[in-house]
Amino acid sequence: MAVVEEVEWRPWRGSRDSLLPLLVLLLGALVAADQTEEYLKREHSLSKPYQGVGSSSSSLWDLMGNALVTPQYVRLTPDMQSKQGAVWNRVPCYLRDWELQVHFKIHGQGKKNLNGDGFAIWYTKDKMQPGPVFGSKDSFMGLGVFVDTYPNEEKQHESQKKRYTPGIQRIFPYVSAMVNNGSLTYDHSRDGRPTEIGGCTAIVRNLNHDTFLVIRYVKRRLTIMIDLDGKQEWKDCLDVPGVRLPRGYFFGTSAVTGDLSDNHDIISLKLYQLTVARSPAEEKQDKEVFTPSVDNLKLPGVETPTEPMSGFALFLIIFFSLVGLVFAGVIGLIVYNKWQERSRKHFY
Ligand SMILES: [Ca+2]
Repeated sequence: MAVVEEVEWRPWRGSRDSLLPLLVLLLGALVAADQTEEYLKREHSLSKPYQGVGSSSSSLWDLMGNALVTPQYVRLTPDMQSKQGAVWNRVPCYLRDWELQVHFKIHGQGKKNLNGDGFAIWYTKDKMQPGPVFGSKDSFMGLGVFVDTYPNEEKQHESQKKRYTPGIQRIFPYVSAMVNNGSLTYDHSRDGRPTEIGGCTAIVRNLNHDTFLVIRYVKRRLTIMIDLDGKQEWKDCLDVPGVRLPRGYFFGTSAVTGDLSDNHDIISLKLYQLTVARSPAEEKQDKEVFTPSVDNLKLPGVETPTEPMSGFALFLIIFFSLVGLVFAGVIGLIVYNKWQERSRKHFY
């Protein structure tokens, strides 16, 4: 039986385009070519009642570490020390343009700044590999979005009684993104500051209303928006053009606790295919890539190759080397003759 993808309009959009669903309904088929259509992709989505997740071999999602499933949520970590857990999609994603809506809840007993560490949302080449980056492997290939609830760097400065330069301090909890070609490591002690491509403050803990984060990837543009106020309105968090992510990577989410802890719960992950029209020029520019990168941002390991030496330069080098050799030979011969002459005189 053919499965027809269900078109599912989200109940709200950002404040800038809140009239969009209405317009689409009114204009129907006459909608301009640039209109973005959204389709929920069930094979990349995780929602209640999480049938078979973590138990059935036919499930599309795998659990890892301390993660567990209840009828209401997938708990990545409980509010206990030194736990880590993850849930990973088994199906690689080959979509070019997509949007991932993350419905989550972070809550725990810890008072302000006595909780940790947060969770990560992944679109990476490898899956199901535990490690130090919010419970997942470091030096990953792909995209990591971090909802970091503990300011490691700030606390370190506090304990060393150092002061921040004004304007640099980030207010936590903090959402940031990192694109990695496998050569970068996430600096946990600095909350990923050296490798972040953008971010924003996000007060996410112990809220009574639903909290959401959306990662949108359209025409190589990565945008992250958050809805944390319970007003059903997206707020901009990050917007980076020229982000090149290969297709065929896996979606996942992971969390970790250390000395401090929190419940990190995922209520749903909904992946929408976005249908976007591209002009022939855009099509040409938007070629398939096999290594993650960000335009105008140099990741170590992607050195621009040095220009091969031109034939003429090579000729000049050989020519002058030969001239030098001949010159040295002549000088040597003169010196030798002089020396022989002198030693002959010495004998007579
Ligand atoms: Ca941190």
